[in-house]
Amino acid sequence: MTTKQLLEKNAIQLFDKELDTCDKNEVFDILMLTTKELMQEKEEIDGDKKVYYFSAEFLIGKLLSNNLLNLGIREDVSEILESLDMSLSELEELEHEPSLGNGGLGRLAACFLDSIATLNLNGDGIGLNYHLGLFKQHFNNYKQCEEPNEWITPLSWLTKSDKRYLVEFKDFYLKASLYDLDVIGYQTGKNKLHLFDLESVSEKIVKEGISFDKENILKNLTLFLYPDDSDHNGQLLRLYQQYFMVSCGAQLILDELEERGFDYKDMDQHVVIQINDTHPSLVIPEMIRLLVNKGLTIDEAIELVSKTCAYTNHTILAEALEKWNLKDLEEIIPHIVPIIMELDMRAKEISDDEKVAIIDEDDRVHMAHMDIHYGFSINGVAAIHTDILKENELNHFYKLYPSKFNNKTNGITFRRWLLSCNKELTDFIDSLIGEGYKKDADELEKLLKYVDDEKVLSQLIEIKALKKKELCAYILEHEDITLDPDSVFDIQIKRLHEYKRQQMNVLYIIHQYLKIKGGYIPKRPLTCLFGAKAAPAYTIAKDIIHVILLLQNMINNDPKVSPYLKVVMVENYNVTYAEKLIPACDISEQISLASKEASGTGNMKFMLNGAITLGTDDGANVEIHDLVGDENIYIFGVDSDTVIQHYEEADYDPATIYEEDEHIQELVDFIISEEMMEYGDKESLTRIHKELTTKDWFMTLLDLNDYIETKDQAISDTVNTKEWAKKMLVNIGKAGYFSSDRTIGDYNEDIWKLR
Ligand code: 26Q
Repeated sequence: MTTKQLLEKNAIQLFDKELDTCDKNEVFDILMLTTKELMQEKEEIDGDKKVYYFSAEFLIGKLLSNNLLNLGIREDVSEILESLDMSLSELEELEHEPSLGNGGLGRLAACFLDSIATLNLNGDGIGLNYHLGLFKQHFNNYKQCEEPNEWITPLSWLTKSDKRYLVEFKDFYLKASLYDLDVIGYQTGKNKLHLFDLESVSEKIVKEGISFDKENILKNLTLFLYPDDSDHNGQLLRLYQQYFMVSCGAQLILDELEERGFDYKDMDQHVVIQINDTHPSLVIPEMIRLLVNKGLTIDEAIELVSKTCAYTNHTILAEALEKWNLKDLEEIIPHIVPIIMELDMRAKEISDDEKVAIIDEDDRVHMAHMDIHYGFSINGVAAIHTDILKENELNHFYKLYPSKFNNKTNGITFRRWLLSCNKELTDFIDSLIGEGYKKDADELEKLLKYVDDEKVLSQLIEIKALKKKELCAYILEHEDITLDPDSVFDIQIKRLHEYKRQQMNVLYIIHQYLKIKGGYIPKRPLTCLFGAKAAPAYTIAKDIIHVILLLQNMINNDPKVSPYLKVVMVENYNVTYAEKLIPACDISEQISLASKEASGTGNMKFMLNGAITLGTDDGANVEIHDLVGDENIYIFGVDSDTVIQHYEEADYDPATIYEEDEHIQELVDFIISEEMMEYGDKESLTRIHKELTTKDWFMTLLDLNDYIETKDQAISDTVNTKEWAKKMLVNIGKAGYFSSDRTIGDYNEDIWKLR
């Protein structure tokens, strides 16, 4: 049957109507059903060895358009919809975005699933089916408020499986159910994302905002991703979640091994478990326990698991490296404790250095340490990040196990981050170099021969202008703010965190505002866009949002300033929003303190869509810089060695900079000025002012002048459109390295070795 016939059949089946008499909502339902049916027909990818990607987050985004693209029928469907006077993008608006992730780590997991399937590798995701996922963000009184995010609808992509798993806790068992989601590769077969759940969980226990009874595990277990862990019960809930996820995942793996006809003792030949950060690390002792229950000796089980598990580190921030109190583990999963103690004892035989202990002197269990001792691979996510792990953060481990350490620079799926979100640019690239780059991203380099072709360069600018106009329309509709599409679009979208330094961007905005107030007329107007959620208990991060929203209100309503400067923080930034923002960006803000951003992946998405990076030599920016050269990127700030040295010597003092640099003092003091206090919260503004002038842990003031100067330069360089377009072209042409197909190829080559 043709796509059209299938749609017509489903119109009758669902609504007993002809397709061309159906309204938008009906056509959406019909299209969802048709897509699901076509996905069901796709062959499951198999193979002798299978990777299981364990992750607390899978930030998959809306799936309709992507699934149509990967099935190879997106164009067909678009044409059929046009004949019905509808468009795919308006139907997409009806889809709810799954709320199963928070940031980079979760989005990476989603890109990886897409690439694993596209490379025809046998690999599934393992995670949890959070009913309310990450909170929905609202702004009220210039502050972030959190609300439950009810994303699961009867029409979602989840299929309930009939598999059930029993998970043992201290005083009770929980019976897990399983929801599966098909992951279609680009013109290939399919894998699965397995999301475990508990049927007794109830959204009804959520009271005002996102507060709920943290002790009612039967009702709250799979409600939220990263439930607030600022109190003890919140921490215990996270532990319940983690163990529930890994126990179900480990049982599923063993069931599949048996179904596939393999002996448990050969697990390492047929299974590889990739542990995405430390949230799933309990899979190590749990798998050992299950294997012992199957009749293996503890020695055999430990050896087998050590040959099966591989760990990816995504951060060097100490506070994110998880540690669990032994007492809490005993309280919740006492049957796992003897295994962890055994693993700790054996590790202490290998080294008595306290720095590599699994259980430390305070009886805290270091999850990353367990991963490194009992995994066969540990990787960082960008070259500089892996180097820092080896030389600094995990140096003691590196000395112990040098061959376990390896780098896998992150990547992004070009299906979503180019083909799907920027059709105009995709079509233009097709017309210049053909479609080979869609399967072999390195072919984008063929674009470089057009670097002096004025027609090509002006078409690039035209496409950018179009995407900016589209974004303006979207922002007008969703934020009720009118933007100037001819202004420079400067965008910072990422989790709100002090190390990412949204506060530095804020200080630039204040600098620009004060200049304009003082009579300066910029050569080009500037629009500063932000998107970010702050963890609900992260006070300073919320203060930074407060400052941005106050500036937005003040600047956009100032008739003298707003023709030259506008600020927008979009509400509830998510994957869908990113897909609108990224194609419209001129300047991509990647301004973390050098050494702190493990990789970043937004930087890659922006580059691929022809935005120019303004950033520090941090994370994957370093590799972008190497690829595009000094001419095609704006780098500023102190380097990672200097930063690390400052930390070692504890000699950074923001107060000196603040006192000695009048301009910096003026910018920082503006935060507590009368203008800001008029609508602002005094406590919040005073707190952030104090933080910047006395602590400034992420050295904002140290890099501020260089940032202002470099940003001014970047903005003024946009005036020369031809030279700017050259930079755009080089960035797009060099982006091939950041395809997640390359990353996954590398994981497979060095770690997974699936045949
Ligand atoms: C830890 C303890 C308690 C509660 C929460 C957490 C927690 C939650 C989420 C710790 C870390 C995360 C998320 C980390 C993350 O997203 N890291 C990003 O991973 C990307 C993919 O590798 C990198 O590109 C980013 O640089 C990195 O910040």
